[in-house]
Amino acid sequence: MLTIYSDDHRLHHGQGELNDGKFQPCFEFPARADNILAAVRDAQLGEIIAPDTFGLEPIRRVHSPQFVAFLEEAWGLWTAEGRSSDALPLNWPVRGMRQIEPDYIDGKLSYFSFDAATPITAGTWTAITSGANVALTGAKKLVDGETRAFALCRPPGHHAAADYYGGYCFFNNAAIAAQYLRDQGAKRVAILDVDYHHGNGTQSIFYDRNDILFVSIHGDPRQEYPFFLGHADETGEGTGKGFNLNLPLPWQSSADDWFSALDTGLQRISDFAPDHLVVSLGVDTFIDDPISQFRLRTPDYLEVGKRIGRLDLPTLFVMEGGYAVSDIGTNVVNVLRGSRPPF
Ligand code: SP5
Ligand code: ZN
Repeated sequence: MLTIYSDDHRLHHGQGELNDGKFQPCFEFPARADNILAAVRDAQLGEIIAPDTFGLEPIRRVHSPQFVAFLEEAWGLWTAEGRSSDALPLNWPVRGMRQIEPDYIDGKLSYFSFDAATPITAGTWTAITSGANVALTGAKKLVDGETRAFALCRPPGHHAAADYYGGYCFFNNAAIAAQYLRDQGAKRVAILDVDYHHGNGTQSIFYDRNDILFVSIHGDPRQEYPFFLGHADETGEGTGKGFNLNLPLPWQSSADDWFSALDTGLQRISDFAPDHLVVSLGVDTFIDDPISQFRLRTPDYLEVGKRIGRLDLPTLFVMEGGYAVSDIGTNVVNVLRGSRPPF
């Protein structure tokens, strides 16, 4: 299987995030991708290539121009105020407040974000544009006839919506890839999100559409971040009604329960008969993940790959979460290996 990777991800390295009431080192940091790359090499999974450059147009097919412009200018505006630490928001517009983009950078950070765990740093813009190129290159390889590709994106993307960032995510790499596949002629694209957290950004981007099916297995939003999207009764709206499938599971769900949900999701995808499948691949479902509450073990990830592979669809895996850094490489490679025939 082909892997697409760029060292540019290292340019995004936040100093910290709020967790458990303390300012702690970021869970989402460069060694994650470095370890995945090392595991891909060790497993001799296949060729590792650098991304092509696609410019901002395919990104703007998914994200608003205001949002893209904000991300490009944010670090400059922040440092112009004399700051040298990471740029982080401090408050958000909630019920009854106005949604008007402020002029001042601190207000812009609040307007375009939804959490305090997603720092913008000096290299964030370069890293996220490169990450989008990694996903787009993977999508292009599918268009060119590859049956499996792995976009080793970092930072992740699935919490980012058309005009907000958060959850360690800025550009929604999987959504950008799925939209690109549509723009290149695919009639239907399915996105399967197996990250532990609900892919609120991806859901929101495609919620009113019937050409891109979104299926997500995740921690129940009654208990788990991002809390405010991901319930089972969110099934899509307008022409998108019936094309969003959420499969929330409680904390400490067994691997058996998780695989049952996977089979439900795979059946829906199979019925949809898409031209391509994009997998938002998070391995924070791992039993030893430091911020998550599911119970998958390393060998289970081979089975995850096998079941996805049996759909027999051209498939782009896009890297999302997973914070058990010493196991992340093996867990990811197991999914990728499992997804190749023979199953
Ligand atoms: C892409 C992705 O996986 N983003 C996840 C973002 C989650 N951020 C909030 C995590 C809060 C975890 N708190 C856990 C407390 C354990 N003591
Ligand atoms: Zn996650």
